[in-house]
Amino acid sequence: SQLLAGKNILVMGVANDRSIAWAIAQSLSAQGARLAFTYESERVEERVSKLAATIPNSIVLPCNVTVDSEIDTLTEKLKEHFGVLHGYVHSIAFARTEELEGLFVDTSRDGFALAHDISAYSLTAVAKRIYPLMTEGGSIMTMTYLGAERAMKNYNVMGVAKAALEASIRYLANDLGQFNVRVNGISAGPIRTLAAKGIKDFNSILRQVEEKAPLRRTTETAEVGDTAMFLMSDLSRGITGEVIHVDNGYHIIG
Ligand code: 0WD
Repeated sequence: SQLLAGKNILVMGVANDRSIAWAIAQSLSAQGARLAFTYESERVEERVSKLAATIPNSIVLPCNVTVDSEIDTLTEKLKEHFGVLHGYVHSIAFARTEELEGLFVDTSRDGFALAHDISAYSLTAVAKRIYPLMTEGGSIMTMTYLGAERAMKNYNVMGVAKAALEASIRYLANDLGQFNVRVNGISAGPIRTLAAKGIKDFNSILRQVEEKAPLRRTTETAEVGDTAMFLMSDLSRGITGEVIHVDNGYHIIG
C-alpha cells in the first residue's frame, strides 16, 4: 500500500530536473500523493509545466514568494482544487552571487534583507496562509544546510538566513502543533544544482565530503526525496520542530 495515498501536497522550488524539490516530488508521487507545483515567474513556467506533466494528477500554479498577493491567490486556488491540504514542501532560497563569496562582514543591507525574505521569511509567509487548509492535520518541511550551524567559507549571508529558517521551524512547530500540523527541516549535504552554482569553490566542498563524510560519498537528491517522503507521511507523526541531517554523516565530523 502507498504511504501518501489520498494526501494533497504543495511543492515549491522546482527550477529544473536537478532541483531537490524535483527529487522530493518523485518520492512523494511514488507513494500516491497528489501534487501542486509552483513556479516563481514566467521565466521558469514552461520548464516546470513540462516536468509536472510527467507526474499524474499534478497541477501547476504561479507564486513568487516575495509577493503576498501571489501567496493569497495560490491559497485560494489550492482550496478550490484540493479542498484539504496535507503537506507543504518549501525548497526555496536566494542570495545575490556577490554575497556568496569573500567576507560575510561585507554583506549589504539590501542583500541581507533579500536573502532573508526569500530564504527564511517565505516559509512563514506561506505557512500562515495554508495551515487553515490542513484540516486533517498536516506536515510542513523546508530545506536547510550546515552553514546555519557553522561559519562556512563563502556561504555567508545564506548561512545567517538558514539559521533564521531553522529557528522559524521551531517557532512554527510550536504554534501549529495545536492544529496537528508538524514543521520540520532537512539539512542536506552539498548537491550540484542551479542554486549551488552561485556558491564559489563548490567542487572543493564536494571533494571534502567524499573524503571525510562517514559514508564517504556526496548526497544524492533521491536520498533527500525519500526522507522528505517520510516527513510527509504518518510514519513521522511523532516528529516536529526537528532538523534531520541527510548528509551521509558529514555534520558529525570535526
Ligand atoms: O547543495 C545544495 N544544493 C543544497 C541546497 C544543500 C542544502 C540545502 N539546499 C537548499 C537550498 O538552499 C534551497 O533552500 O535546498 C533548497 C533547494 O535548492 P536547490 O534544489 O539546490 O536549488 P534550485 O534547483 O535552484 O531551486 C531553488 C529554487 C529557485 O531556483 P532558481 O535557481 O530559479 O532561483 O527556489 C526558487 C526557484 O525555483 N525560488 C523562488 N520561488 C518562488 N519565489 C524564488 C521566489 N522569489 N526565488 C527562488
